[in-house]
Amino acid sequence: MLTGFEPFGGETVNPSQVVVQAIRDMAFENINVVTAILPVSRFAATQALSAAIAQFEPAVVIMLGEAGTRARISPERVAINVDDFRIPDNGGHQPQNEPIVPTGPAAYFSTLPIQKLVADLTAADIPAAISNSAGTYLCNRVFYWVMHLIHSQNLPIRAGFIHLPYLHEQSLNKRDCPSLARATQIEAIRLAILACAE
Ligand code: PCA
Repeated sequence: MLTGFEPFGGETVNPSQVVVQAIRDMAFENINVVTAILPVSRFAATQALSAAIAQFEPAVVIMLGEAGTRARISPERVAINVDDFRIPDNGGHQPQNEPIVPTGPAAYFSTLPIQKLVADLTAADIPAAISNSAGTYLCNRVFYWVMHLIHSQNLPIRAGFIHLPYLHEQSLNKRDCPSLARATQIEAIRLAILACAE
């Protein structure tokens, strides 16, 4: 299962939505890919994810989101148990320093093969690097939420989060802002799916 987010923060596109929509229309051999686009809204996003996991019973969940400051495709290492939103989400929520799951542990590690993802992308000439913080906004929230769901219900699912840089079209009106081409981002996630299936 591959998920992305709708646009937020004044942007009209979200690279994760663009990539998910492109992957949705691709044929994979021996891999059944299902997709979902999540709202950038605190409770609606996690509700949509729980519903999609219950519906599709995926073996692997790869969540994608935009991280506008990144220059590289960034598999995240860890999700932390805190909502601390720098800007309000699209639903107007802006929690400060609140736990995502009050009874949950401080953090969960990704169970995707993040070193292999970086190696495979690098071998394909696509800039990639492990990130040690998914932030404290929606992306970290959905990442933590899914890892907690998997651990607390002992589900046979591997999951993790990959942050994507801006698309070129998003960086054109910003000064000295890194971005990656649409086709490069799509190819990166196609390779990530193949690596995870392996
Ligand atoms: N990026 C945000 C939330 C939605 C998205 O695409 C984040 O990094 O938290």
